[in-house]
Amino acid sequence: HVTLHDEKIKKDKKEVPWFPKKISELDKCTHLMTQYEPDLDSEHPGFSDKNYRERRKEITEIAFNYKHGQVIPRVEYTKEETKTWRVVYRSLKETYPTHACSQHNRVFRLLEERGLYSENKIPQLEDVSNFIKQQTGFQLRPVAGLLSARDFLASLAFRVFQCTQYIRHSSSPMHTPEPDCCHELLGHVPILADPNFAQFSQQIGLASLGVSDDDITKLATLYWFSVEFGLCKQDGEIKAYGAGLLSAYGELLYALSDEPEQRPFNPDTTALQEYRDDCYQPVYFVAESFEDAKHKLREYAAKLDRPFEVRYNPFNQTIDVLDNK
Ligand code: NLE
Ligand code: FE2
Repeated sequence: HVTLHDEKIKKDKKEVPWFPKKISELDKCTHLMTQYEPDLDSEHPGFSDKNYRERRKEITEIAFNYKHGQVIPRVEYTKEETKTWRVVYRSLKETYPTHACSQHNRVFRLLEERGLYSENKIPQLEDVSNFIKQQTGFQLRPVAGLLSARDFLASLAFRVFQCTQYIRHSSSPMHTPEPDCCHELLGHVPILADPNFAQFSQQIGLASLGVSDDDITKLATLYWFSVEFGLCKQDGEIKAYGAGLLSAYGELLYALSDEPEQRPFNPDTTALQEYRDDCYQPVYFVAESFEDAKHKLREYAAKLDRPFEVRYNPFNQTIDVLDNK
């Protein structure tokens, strides 16, 4: 027999948006946002560069054809693309020792020692994916551009990070509004190899499965002000751990200067902050530590309205849905 309570769960469940339950279902989490495509956005530095747009199409084909479990095809980058990488790499590398958090610096050094990173060659996603898999179990999959927040966050629940493979336009090496391989490789990858941070990222992902559009917006905002633009305290100083900062020379200097406002990272308030994705952030949020941010995020996630709980099963890479609320 069905109690009223059960009926309520049944009804609530019907309204739960679809989410992937096994890692191979990430093949369905590929919905793109189009606001920054060079074909559509006249402000994009590549808008009037036909060659650049052609090249982007060539590279994003890889992502469109990709299926979970495949080896990520290699891209043979051109001289010009490698030159852009070199410009970005050199300026950032010089800034990391003073501006990046210790976790980022540790792994960045390791990547150079292993011969995976250098200013002369754009690293291949497949090689880098194998590297972080050994460290934290995170892996990369190629993506064609900016994903919908729901799809992007869902992949984090499986410790999968969706990565673009094309590079920014050579005319704007220091800042781009959209993700590109400089952003992924220099901003995200090193810190995904840190165990605490990897867990923090997966937690946001797990919290996002099946929640309302409203809560997705809040989680995407939290993601934005932590994983993308987060600052953290370290030995009495403030350092950057957000990938959007660690891949953009100008904003990295700006975020740690006296100019912008800095506030403590607190999910209840941070989740409501409006954000810009077309220019520098007006405010940055400072975490006490990754441990502390993780703890606060866990408390926040527990308050989200979901008629079930989820748990990740790392043995078969599936999501267990538990009905015990
Ligand atoms: N503004 C960043 C950069 O120039 O690398 C990219 C941010 C992507 C969310
Ligand atoms: Fe990013």
